Amino acid sequence: MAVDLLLGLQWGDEGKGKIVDVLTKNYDIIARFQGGPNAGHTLIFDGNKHVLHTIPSGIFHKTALNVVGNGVVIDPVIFKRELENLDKHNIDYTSKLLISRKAHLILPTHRLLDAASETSKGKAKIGSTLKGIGPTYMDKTGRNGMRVGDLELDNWKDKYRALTEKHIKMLNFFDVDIQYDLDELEAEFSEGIKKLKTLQFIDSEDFLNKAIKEGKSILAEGAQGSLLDIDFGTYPFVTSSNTTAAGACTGLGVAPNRIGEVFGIFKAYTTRVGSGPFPTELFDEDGATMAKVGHEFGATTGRPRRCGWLDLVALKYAVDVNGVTQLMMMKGDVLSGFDTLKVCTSYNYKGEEIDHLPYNIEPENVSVNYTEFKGWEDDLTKMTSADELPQNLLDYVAFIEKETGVPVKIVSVGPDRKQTIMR
Ligand code: 2SA
Ligand code: MG
Repeated sequence: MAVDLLLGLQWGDEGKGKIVDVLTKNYDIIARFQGGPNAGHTLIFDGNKHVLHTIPSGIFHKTALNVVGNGVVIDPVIFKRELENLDKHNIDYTSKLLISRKAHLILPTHRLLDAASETSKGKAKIGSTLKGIGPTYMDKTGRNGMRVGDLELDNWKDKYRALTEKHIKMLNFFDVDIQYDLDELEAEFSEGIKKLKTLQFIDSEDFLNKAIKEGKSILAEGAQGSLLDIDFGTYPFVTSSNTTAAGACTGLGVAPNRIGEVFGIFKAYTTRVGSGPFPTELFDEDGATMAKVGHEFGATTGRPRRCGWLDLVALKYAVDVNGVTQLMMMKGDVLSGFDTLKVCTSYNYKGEEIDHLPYNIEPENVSVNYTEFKGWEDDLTKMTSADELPQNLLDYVAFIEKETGVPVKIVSVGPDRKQTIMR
């Protein structure tokens, strides 16, 4: 049995949470492999909206097991809040949520370091979610981090203390004023740890490989998007993990030859939250319409998302880097009512027209060329089958399929679980 992957192909917020939730019925195990509470995965069903940050999006189903893999970074404080939200909805997670011992912990001082780093950069800031993601992965690769498995050791508090003291010294190096009350932060951290310790800690790579051998089906759930990948994204305006397909192998301990389908999710247009280049960004009414109709606000920070046309140059790049086998197009419903739709099909770069993503896509280096499409008036949100979809939308989809060489298997026509058309 293979591990299927579900990944975002743009700058995050493509709708991964919704699709994982839709697909969970086909899988025994849902596993998160990177990122942490910087993610905001929104699920809507039965009239309720749920936002998950660290917990896999399969948690609302009765039988699926949900694994937080070794590649994830966990903030016990935010994790506790997520669990309490599940408690409110009477979701029993105790037997279906398993945490890798090798996942790293976000300490309160990691969050402070994130804030200090961002403040010290001024205008050049990354626009991070301020959740401590960068500093935690830095401690991981710097071989200083604390892992979930450490909490099972008698002396974990010594380790915590030593790392926190080091962080306080590092904070003093930044020439910025970050206000904090460490006692207060540590009190909530300690409550978070208590709650975390009520869950099952596992050797997740062993667990998952045994599951594969037993014929169980696994869906790996990506967070953020391919253009935020630490290696292949728009560096330095990226997150600190590998968000692309390879990250699922290292973030779960499953080998490349165990990977089956790679589901690539993209919005029918493009959004980005945080700083960094965005070649098809719109500063006009069209962009404002996308933001308004698409409710484009960060699910974690509430920040407004920047909006623009679909960028096929970037999409094809993401399809290649991930080895996408099936595409899923989200939020086509948001484009209803536009007379003309534009899709970026090439860049002008150093006096040349190119159709690949170059080293640098800062606005001073890149301008875009568009192909235009006729829009559609129809409200898609009530549609339930592929033959109801307007011809102009089908032409738009056919063009994307031709350019990427990958079939579009799902067209999502609204945020609800039910508003999902399979092709
Ligand atoms: P970080 O916090 O170090 O990972 O930030 C680095 C960059 O990565 C971007 N990033 C995201 N982009 C889109 N969606 C994300 N999740 C939340 C959401 C974001 C929110 O679902 O809306 O609520 O603001 C996410 N997480 C990280 C981030 O904006 C930086 O550009
Ligand atoms: Mg999101």
